[in-house]
Amino acid sequence: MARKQAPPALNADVVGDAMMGLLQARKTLPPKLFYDEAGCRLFEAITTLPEYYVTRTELAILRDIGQSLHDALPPQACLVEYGASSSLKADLVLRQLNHPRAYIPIDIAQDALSIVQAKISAAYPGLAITPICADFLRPVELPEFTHAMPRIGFFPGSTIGNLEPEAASRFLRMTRESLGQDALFLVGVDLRKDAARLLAAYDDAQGITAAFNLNLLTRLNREARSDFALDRFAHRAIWNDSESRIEMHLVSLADQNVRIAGQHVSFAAGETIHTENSYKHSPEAFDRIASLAGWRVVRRWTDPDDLFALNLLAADA
Ligand code: AVI
Repeated sequence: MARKQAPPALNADVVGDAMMGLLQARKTLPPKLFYDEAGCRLFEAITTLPEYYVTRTELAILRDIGQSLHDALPPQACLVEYGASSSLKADLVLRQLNHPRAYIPIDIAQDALSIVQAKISAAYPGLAITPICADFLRPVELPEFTHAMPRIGFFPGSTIGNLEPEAASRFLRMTRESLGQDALFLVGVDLRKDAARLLAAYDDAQGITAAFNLNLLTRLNREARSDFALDRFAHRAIWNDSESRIEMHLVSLADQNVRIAGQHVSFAAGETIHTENSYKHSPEAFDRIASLAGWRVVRRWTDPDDLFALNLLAADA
């Protein structure tokens, strides 16, 4: 007789995070829930979409500014990367550094960190690499042996745009404290631009971003034992001009009730779950966010179309 398979274990953190958002008057789900295995794969696919200019443009800037990046950064430095899920961008920075001594990738995903460590150590045999598996939004203690080295923080991908501006300033203040007084910080920021271009980047023709957004519900069905019907919700991207952000939502296509970990949550037709903000900062807005955190933008490299900016910050005295 075939044995009935046990249902997957309930993930208490996922249930807690989901219920906290879904019991609010305006329903939300935290974007960190996007990144399960399937979500990471879908995000990788997003980064190569024709409409999603973000990754391509930042990589092109990093490749183009080689010599001026080299001139702007100190020798014998330690590079600290916040959110190091791939080695590609760190490699482009490391190759411009004059005798880099250490690389500290910080990421919540141990598997991704191990791959990054293997790739970077193969390419830079003498470099000291100490991966830290942690949530980079919390204070991270850097290894003692890096204290005497010039430090360069690196936060690519415009992940800073997924934080509320106050949270972005809080994060930058925390990194200023841990990187130290003489540190530099390279931060990738997606810039404000016309709404049509932004909307296409977050609602692509192949529906990959829609699948990425809807995968949240698949994850809850598995890890929070919910019964979301995926064909009763749809992906929606909105440009909120006054807040200067793209919002992603999941729209309920009907009046419906959903069970989540034994509780009922009701949805009216047209009601949405707000799943992500992606802020698009003007250079001036980013200057303000940085200065509230004790950093000064000392250099800004952009692409010819002004889509994206790589900012070099120095700690304010
Ligand atoms: C990770 N982050 C910078 C992406 C962004 O553009 O805000 C996440 C994303 N969401 C939909 N597409 C990409």
